[in-house]
Amino acid sequence: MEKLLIFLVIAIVAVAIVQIVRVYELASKLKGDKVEETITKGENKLNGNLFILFMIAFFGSIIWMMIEYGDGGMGEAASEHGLQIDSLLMLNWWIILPVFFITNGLLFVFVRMYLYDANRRSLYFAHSNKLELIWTVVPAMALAVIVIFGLKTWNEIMSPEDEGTIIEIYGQQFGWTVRYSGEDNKLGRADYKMITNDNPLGVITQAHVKGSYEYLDSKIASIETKLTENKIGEEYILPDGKVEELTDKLESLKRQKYRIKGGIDKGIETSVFKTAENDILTKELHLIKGKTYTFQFRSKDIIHSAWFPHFRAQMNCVPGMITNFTFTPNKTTEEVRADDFTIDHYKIINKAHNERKKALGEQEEEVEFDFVLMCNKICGASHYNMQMKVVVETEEEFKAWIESQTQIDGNAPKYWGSQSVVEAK
Ligand SMILES: [Cu+2]
Repeated sequence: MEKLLIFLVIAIVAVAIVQIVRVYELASKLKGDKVEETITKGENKLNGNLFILFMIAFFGSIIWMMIEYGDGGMGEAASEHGLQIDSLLMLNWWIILPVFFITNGLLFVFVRMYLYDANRRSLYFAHSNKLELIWTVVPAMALAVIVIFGLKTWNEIMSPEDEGTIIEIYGQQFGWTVRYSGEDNKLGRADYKMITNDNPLGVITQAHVKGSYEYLDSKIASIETKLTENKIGEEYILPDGKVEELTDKLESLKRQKYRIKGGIDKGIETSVFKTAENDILTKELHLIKGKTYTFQFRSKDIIHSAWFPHFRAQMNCVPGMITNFTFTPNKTTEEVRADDFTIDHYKIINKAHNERKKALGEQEEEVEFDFVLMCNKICGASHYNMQMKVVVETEEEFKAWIESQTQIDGNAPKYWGSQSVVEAK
């Protein structure tokens, strides 16, 4: 209601202004004034000077923003390829910024220099080959540098010689699950049809196939019971719509079971089951500094985007396909925490954080830096909170952590040491 009133007041004021202007115009017409007045030299000069003033404020604010926010609040890239991405970006800035300042500077300065002069004759200048050549060749060379350097960086990132350790990142509304490929460095096959509460990623193992059957059978049985319980003779005592909904659901569950069975009869070799048995599902991503990782991304529902801001890596997670990205972290979480940039940055964060805590009457706390994986595709109501902690640590720390996890087959994993996938795909 309040908003509607504010809107009405604004609308009425706007209408009133338009009407006043119209009255003024009509009145001056009646009085015989000229509606379009001639603009004096002084007024032109004032406008020219205002342009220069605007230019100074405009350039000043851009320079201030570059100094204040230019680092993006994230510090130096924490991966090998991230450093390359950053230098590629900086090269672009070094090319763009001088062009920006020169062209915009000329725009404003020329407005002031060439104020309207009734006595000046314009210059007729139709064509110059030299000028055409310059403004074609110079931008072409600048673009060639950007494109060649960009392609080189892209190829190095997307086609690495060694893929390292394979890890799956699985996105769904609204969270991430990590699947380590285990000692064999091979992710077991997965299928959305196999997804149950106990098998959130739909990984195909013998136990999970059995589990899926049981899960589907129990759901089928419960619907069948519901239908028979509500049947008297040949008639259902449920509303027609409800009966239709239940029979549709029943058919779809039976089809799902049939399709899983079809897949198994076609012969999923036992080796596939084996590669899945030693996979490890976790809710935190731990990485070893200096080791190369290839992430394979999948999504359960809609498109998400796995974004590792500190490693300068991002890749879409698309339902029905696997995408991938390779990077090598080059700093541990502890190293970044000890960095001067991070210490200063977290002082500011903690100050704001605790002011808010205090205002709410809550216990104050110190927040520490952590690498993070976030969703960078607006994917629904809780998109803002779709994140996961990422820890970069030493090999010993990782060994201790991974050995405290559980494999899909229920056994405790044994740390596998260095891994690599160099063979051609
Ligand atoms: Cu998302």
